[in-house]
Amino acid sequence: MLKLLHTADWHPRSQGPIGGKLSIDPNTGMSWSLTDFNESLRWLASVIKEESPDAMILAGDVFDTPNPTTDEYMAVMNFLEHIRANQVIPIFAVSGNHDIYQSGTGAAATHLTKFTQTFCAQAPTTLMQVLQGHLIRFDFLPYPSRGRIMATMDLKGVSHEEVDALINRKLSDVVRGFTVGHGEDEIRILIGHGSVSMAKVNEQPRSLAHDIQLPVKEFENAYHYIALGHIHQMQQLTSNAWYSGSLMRQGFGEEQEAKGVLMVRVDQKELDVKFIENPHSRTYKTLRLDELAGLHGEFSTVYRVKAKVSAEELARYEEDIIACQNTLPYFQVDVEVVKDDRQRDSGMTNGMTPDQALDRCLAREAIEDPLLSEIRSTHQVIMEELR
Ligand SMILES: [Mn+2]
Repeated sequence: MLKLLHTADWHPRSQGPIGGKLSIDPNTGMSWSLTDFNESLRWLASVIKEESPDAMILAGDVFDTPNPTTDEYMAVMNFLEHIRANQVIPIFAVSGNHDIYQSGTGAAATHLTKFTQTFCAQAPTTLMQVLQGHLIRFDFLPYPSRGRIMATMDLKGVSHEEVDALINRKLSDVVRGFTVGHGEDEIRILIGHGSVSMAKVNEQPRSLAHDIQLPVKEFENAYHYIALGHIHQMQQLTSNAWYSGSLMRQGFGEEQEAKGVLMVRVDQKELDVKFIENPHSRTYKTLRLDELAGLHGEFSTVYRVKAKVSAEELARYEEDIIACQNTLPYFQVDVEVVKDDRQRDSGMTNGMTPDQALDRCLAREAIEDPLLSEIRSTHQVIMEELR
């Protein structure tokens, strides 16, 4: 069996705030998020030492930007140097949406390729390798940037929906192009960065909304393992397609998610995937207002209080909020104050028909024509549709 370590979405953010503020580690003088990243990479090196995988797959977003800070760049380069100096394993990477410039050139992730036996694909491509006596085919599918794909197409007079269909077809064609060359006696691995329509996401970032969808179901039988990056929640998608998830929690949206890497054993007949949890992924915790009183928070946990309340109710918790702000190193207040300006109409009951309820409401608000007729006719249309 071939043994592969699958990781993705490292996203080092040496200047990124945690819980809304930049916090400096007094021991290192660096930001906590950079400390977390360095510790996570040290942990990853120890996993490689213990598990001795035959190769490492890095499925995109090694960096958070195409031009990372020197600290972020050095953290990754030091890790690679350490791997080179100790147990040399090949590393196969693709660029993610955070790694690339729209122009497609010059991003820091391309520097990975400078290390021996390390390859980072910037465009769809294939590598054949012999590992442990097995012939392995790696097909690489970097993040399909909508802009870069559209630049290669003639889109005059083409509707938005048609553009989407064309782009998705183009992506399927790329993968079908890979499969044309597939041989019988290979172990076939697809490494991709992008969205898959069936994936679970806890707090959907806006950036995912316009993604092109990778056709993993369509090519399930063409591969022995499909290693994906982009969605930060570790998950299995088909019999053989997995997101490893991000190496660390990137915010409150990932609070409930376990973070780490996948250890994949694969040959032509079997696939076994095991999750190994990263103990250096910082803990995030969202609290309700009524959980703040007397809270003895963990120093290393990032807290937030999230609520939607009236100003009067918020005032009752003001002391608790101030106490948390003064005692916890990371405490974010995410409270939306709602104005309670709806007057309760006690004459409105569950026994009323929709028509009666509407009449009562229109009379109370003193709505007049032409708005009155417009509301009534819209109401009729809706009631027809509901019937
Ligand atoms: Mn991504």
